Amino acid sequence: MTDYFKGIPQIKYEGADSTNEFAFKHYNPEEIVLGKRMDEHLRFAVAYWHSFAYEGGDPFGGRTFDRPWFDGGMENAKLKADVAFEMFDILDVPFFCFHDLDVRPEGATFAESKRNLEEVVDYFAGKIESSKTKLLWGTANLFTHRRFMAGAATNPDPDVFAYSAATIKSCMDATIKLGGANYVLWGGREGYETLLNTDLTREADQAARMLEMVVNYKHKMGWDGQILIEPKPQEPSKHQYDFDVATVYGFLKRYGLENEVKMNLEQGHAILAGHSFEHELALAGSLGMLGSIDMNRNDYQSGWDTDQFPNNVPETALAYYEVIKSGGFGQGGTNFDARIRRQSLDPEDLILSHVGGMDICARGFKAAAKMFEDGKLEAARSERYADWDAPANQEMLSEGTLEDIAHRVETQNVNPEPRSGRQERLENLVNTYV
Ligand code: XUL
Ligand code: CO
Repeated sequence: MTDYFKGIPQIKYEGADSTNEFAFKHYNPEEIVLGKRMDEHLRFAVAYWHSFAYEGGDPFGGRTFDRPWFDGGMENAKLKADVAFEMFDILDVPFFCFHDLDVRPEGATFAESKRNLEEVVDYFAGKIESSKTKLLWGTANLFTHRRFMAGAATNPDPDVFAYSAATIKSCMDATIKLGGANYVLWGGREGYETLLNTDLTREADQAARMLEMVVNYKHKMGWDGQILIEPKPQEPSKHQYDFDVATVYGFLKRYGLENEVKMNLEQGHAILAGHSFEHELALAGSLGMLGSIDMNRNDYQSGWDTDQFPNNVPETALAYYEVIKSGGFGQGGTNFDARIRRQSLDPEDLILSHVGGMDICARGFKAAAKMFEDGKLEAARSERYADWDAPANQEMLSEGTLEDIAHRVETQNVNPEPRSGRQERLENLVNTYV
């Protein structure tokens, strides 16, 4: 037991009237919503990188946080793990997520980095055994070290491709060993800074080859985890290949991998791509590609990927509505890919940011569940398309030809009468739930 969170109590559900800062007001893990416990619906996860590895830096200044596990070797990696699992316990959070670099010291060689990872993974395995917190997903950091500056799988240097493949294998091994439910690939620098030095055809083929090997390895290991791609349009690259859901789906179809891979969608990435989060979720749902979410929000003024904790119930409600509509998370979950601000120095800030985020998500989720149960929104949507049920209209979608349709339009004097889209009425309806 460390003393890092000394004096901070276990967070319990106390209800909406509670004035206790260290309590959930809306997230009651045991509450049954849509026939299932809230914790099983939401499947919250803490992101190791933001909570335990982020030092508080920004482009204009370095470290602001003073964590006792910074700067150091294996001993500090284990101290960090001790503190992390203490935080998971305080929050009673069912999952966590990590990159290799978040959890282990970087070695001088690949072999040393791998040994370090294995040692930490063994340490995690012991903790997971006696903890309620499991691994939602693991991933490889293929973007921080300078060797990855021109990409990992899409790098012009085949040695970087090889190094990346070896790193991914070690991270998949770690994820499998820890019983992870998913493995995520976020293409941090899989993109370009300038087209002037970039061969788009080669880079797409390389990315697909890497993904194909990942899928093959999963099957070879008999692992039933889900492989997820996380789209993002830019940052750190000027242009990233996994731009958004539509682009990733096109890539997967192009290389025949659409049945092997789903997506991990992040609120802030959707906004950077010029979409709403619910757009990305709805499209992934419609394509059968929705795997998991990274919950956060960006600062709407700065236009950067600021990875803040969610703080907007109507937004989370619309997001969870799409998750519910597409059948829920399955083996995915809600990962807080969110970090406290660089002035939020205290251990309490780490805890309370998550408490607030979990409560916001719970409120959004409950509103979404009511909206779904009531069915009014879906009824209005169905009604808008109801005329398609008529046999003559169904025919247009199956065997009809342009000539048949043209003949019917002329002879039956088909003359469309525009109808209201009722947008404001639907917005009013949604507002009755949030
Ligand atoms: C970066 C981002 C990553 C991925 C995992 O914007 O979202 O943290 O979630 O590599
Ligand atoms: Co993310």
